[in-house]
Amino acid sequence: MSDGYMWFEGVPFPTAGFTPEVLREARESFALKDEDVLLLTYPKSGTNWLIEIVCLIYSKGDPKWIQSVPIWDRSPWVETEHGYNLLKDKEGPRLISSHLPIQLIPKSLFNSKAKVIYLTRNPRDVLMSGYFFFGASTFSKKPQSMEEYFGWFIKGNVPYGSWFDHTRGWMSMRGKENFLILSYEELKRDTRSIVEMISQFLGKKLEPEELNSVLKNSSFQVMKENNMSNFSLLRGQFLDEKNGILLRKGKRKCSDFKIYQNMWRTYW
Ligand code: PPS
Repeated sequence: MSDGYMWFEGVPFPTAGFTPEVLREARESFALKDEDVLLLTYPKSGTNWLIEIVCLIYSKGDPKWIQSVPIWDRSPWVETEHGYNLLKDKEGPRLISSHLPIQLIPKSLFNSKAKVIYLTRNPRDVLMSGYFFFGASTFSKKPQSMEEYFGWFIKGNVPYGSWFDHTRGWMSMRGKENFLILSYEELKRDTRSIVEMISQFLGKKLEPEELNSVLKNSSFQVMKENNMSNFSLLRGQFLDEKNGILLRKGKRKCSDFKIYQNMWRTYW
């Protein structure tokens, strides 16, 4: 269907990098191993921040890995053609990222002890972040206005479908031993404690100076400068040269809030 999305089982996906064949094979045949770690989010919820933190925990705060390998190769996306091909032949414990809703995730997850971190973010900031990001992309439907994007978002007519369904679906795993559910807001509010919680969950003990290095190298400012993590490598082909920015604000701007309030009034 060419309405700006590639549809798979009722869920809209970006038009570049995704195929029904890979999505089907990932769900039916991809084998998660007990030693894998799966990082799950709805788009624009702080996924790349979480990936950066986990990579730094694995390297004990040493930034060499995050400064030399693109973020999508360190923790590949199981649902993309590129990521799936990297992951399926990879030996040993793997870091795996995904935005998939629960009904499309590899079925093997439900019989494995792979550790899963689900990071949520409040829908207002997800909406705002998605409006600017997808509007500056070449692989997704472009909204003409915030009002229009808001209407799509409410209906789930945005990449990966409804925020509400995604969140409800994955929150049903709450309480499972191998699931850690976190929010972008708490990560932002008390980064140190949450990073400690993540490293404990992953069974990776950090010395105080290693923890300090994880915090420093995954901070907004340092990540914004890291070309392996800030999506600058995608500019030109997949993202607009000027406005295709992953690390836009990392917080709500007053002017964003006003746009949102006006839109809310217009819509209802
Ligand atoms: S994507 O494209 O769906 O994978 O985007 P995702 O990484 O999930 O989310 C992008 C938002 O995360 C913010 N971000 C950060 N916030 C705080 N600290 C760090 N280090 C960080 N890295 C990314 C990023 O700024 C996006 O939010 P907005 O509100 O657009 O700025």
